[in-house]
Amino acid sequence: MHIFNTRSGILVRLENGDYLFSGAEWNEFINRDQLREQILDDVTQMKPITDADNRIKQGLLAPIGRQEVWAAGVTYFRSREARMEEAEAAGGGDFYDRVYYAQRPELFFKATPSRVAGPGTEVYIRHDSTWDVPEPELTLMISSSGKIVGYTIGNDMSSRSIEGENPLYLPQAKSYERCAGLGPCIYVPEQPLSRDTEVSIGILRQGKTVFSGDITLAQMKRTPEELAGWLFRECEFPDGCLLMTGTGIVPNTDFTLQVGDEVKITIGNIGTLVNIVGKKK
Ligand code: DO4
Ligand code: MG
Repeated sequence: MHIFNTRSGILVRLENGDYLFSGAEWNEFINRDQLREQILDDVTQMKPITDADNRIKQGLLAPIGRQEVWAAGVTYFRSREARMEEAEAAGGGDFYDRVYYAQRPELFFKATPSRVAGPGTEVYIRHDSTWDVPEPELTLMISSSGKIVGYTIGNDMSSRSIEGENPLYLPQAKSYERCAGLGPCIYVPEQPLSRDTEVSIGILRQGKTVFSGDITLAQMKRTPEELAGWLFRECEFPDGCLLMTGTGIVPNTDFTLQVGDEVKITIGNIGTLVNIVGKKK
């Protein structure tokens, strides 16, 4: 089951057809522990629509309402390695090694809904940054009771020059206008995503691939449930929340994003999230 947030309403794609919940409100719709079962029940009373592709193509929004976006860090060995390297000169490398092995994960606040970029729109790099990367991340939709009810694709845009200068600059490296891409939908499978689900990324510059990479969720050091559990320890989320689970793909040190680059992230059956790199106007 794929749930799309569109300008004409909430669109649910099932194997047997597409259904439009035109009057539904996103926050109430998505924040339900029995999301899949309740939607399957609702559609028995509905007629499928025939113009779903058009509605998705022309009016697709980020799958978010009032939810906060949080992120986990250093959940893959590759992220630990890349961060240790970038922070070495500043003497901060050791922190990344310690957090990778620690019981408590790194969790940080990533974005308010207004700082999130929807599919096909611009994600930004900062004017005061010289080294920027996208981070392709499995992103959890978690209900207000702490249950993982679905998945989407997240792009945790990051300034490596700012983060590498001093780990205390992390909030500035991570949170700014259009710092997060999310979409294209919330995927609600019958069973939790399997660990062999692939995450892949391609970065295109003037139509040519300048970076690509892939990894599977099996390389993630922590489980989605573990990360959600830590986040919900001392925080309440009345509308549920979105949690990015960290990147396992980091380009080599000589790569930085440029304005105009196209970033394409695909995760298993969720779909593909495409964003264009821009800068704050
Ligand atoms: O500690 C810095 C951020 C880590 C991160 O965003 C990641 O590993 O994905
Ligand atoms: Mg990240």
